[in-house]
Amino acid sequence: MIHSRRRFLAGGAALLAAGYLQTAWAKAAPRRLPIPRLVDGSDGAPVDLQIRPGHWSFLPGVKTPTLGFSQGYLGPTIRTRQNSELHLRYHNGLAESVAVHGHGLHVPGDVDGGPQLAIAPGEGWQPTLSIVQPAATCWYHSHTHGRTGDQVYRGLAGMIIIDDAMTDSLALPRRYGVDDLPVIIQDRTFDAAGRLVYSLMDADEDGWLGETVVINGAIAPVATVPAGKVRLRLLNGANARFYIVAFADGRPFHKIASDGGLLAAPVPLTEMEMAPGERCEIVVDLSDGQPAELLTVFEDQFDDDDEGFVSGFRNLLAGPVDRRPQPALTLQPDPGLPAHRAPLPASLATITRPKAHEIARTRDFILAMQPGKGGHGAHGGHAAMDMTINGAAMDMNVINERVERGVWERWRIKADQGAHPFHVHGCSFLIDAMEGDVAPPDQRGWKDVVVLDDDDWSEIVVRFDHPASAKFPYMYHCHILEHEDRGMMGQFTVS
Ligand SMILES: [Cu+2]
Repeated sequence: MIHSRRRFLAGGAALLAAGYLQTAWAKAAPRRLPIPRLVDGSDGAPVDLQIRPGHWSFLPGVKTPTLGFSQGYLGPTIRTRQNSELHLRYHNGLAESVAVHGHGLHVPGDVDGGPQLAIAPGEGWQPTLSIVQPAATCWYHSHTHGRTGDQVYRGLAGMIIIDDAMTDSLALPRRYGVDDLPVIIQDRTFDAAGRLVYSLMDADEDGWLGETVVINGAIAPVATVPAGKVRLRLLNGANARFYIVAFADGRPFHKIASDGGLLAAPVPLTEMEMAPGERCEIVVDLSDGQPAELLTVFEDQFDDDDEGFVSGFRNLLAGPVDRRPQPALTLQPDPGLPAHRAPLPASLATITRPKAHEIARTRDFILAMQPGKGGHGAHGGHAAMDMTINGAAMDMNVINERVERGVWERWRIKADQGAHPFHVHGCSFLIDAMEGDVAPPDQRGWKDVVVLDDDDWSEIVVRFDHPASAKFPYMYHCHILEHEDRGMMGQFTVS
């Protein structure tokens, strides 16, 4: 059972009241789902990524100042392949430093893009990444010290798709932008002039929750798709929001992959939770020709009960029309398009878990939020909070853990309050326990984000196969970006 996301401390700063704008925008003509340009770097050709300020029309006619990688908002989808080299060429055209992390990539610390690798204004960074891991949906995003939340919110994120020969051999939809769609889920708050509203200092204990869901930077877009099986590469790219993802008509879908690649077998679901930083690949069948409305519901939009979120969520869908959530994305099937109709493979990947005797040691991590000692007085936001892991806030000059390369470890993680998505760089791991329970089938594949709370330990087994030096260490951190920026992060070496 997945527990609902209990809120943190009561109260907190209220968001600006821009709801009227959101309502007006929702009534505008539906917009096509933007599909980020696909840049194939699998042949080793360099991929240029210009980090730059720009504008983006979240709604036609309103130009919102944003940041992007070689485009107004977000960045191109980068395609690469197992056993190839990926050459990235970043140039920072901003007036502030930017570090860019390859989230989910199994690469050494010196090309991982942690905060130690910040690119100064006007400078470049050209990492060469040896892609050795299996097929997966990963992403790249700002990881700048103390500035990650702000820079991601304004647009510094994009998707990475890794292919491999085994996945190519499976009968799965794979036509990018046709029946294999990138779906980057975020939420944003706009002021009356259409500008993005963000303040780390004013964020409350939950992190910065935007009011309006945007998919690939569009509000409630429509995607025309074939009337067959469609694969969605869902990425929760929100700063802080946990979503319940489902279809408005309750239609089942199959989850085929988690953060680190394919599951052992497709898992049938009708709803699932996605925490910040997580990726889920799902396949939904549209051969009935009916439009499918994807919902990305905020957990505070409905009341859960003792059974967890599922029954509360189903009550919401069955409840009064005016309380039902609006679709975040509508899939509109076109029977004239060639469709993928093959049955899903019965099995997908072989996932081998380490045996108990192979696990060499255990480490414990406790994420904590305490009222600050910093003298911010009655301020209710993050400015008054100390955010730590094992009692220490992130310090660029401190290595918190030293890990031996190629050795399995058990990491146990919990919090002093609330639910947090814990992310580890440079690896994929396997979840043994999630908030005290055995991980459900759709959480038993390769992961790099695990949700934990304050009741029970979440436990992962993890092994690092690449080096990370004290100069360019890996990070572990909460993926609520306002928690990360306030210090809920640590550094570790692998040698
Ligand atoms: Cu957190």
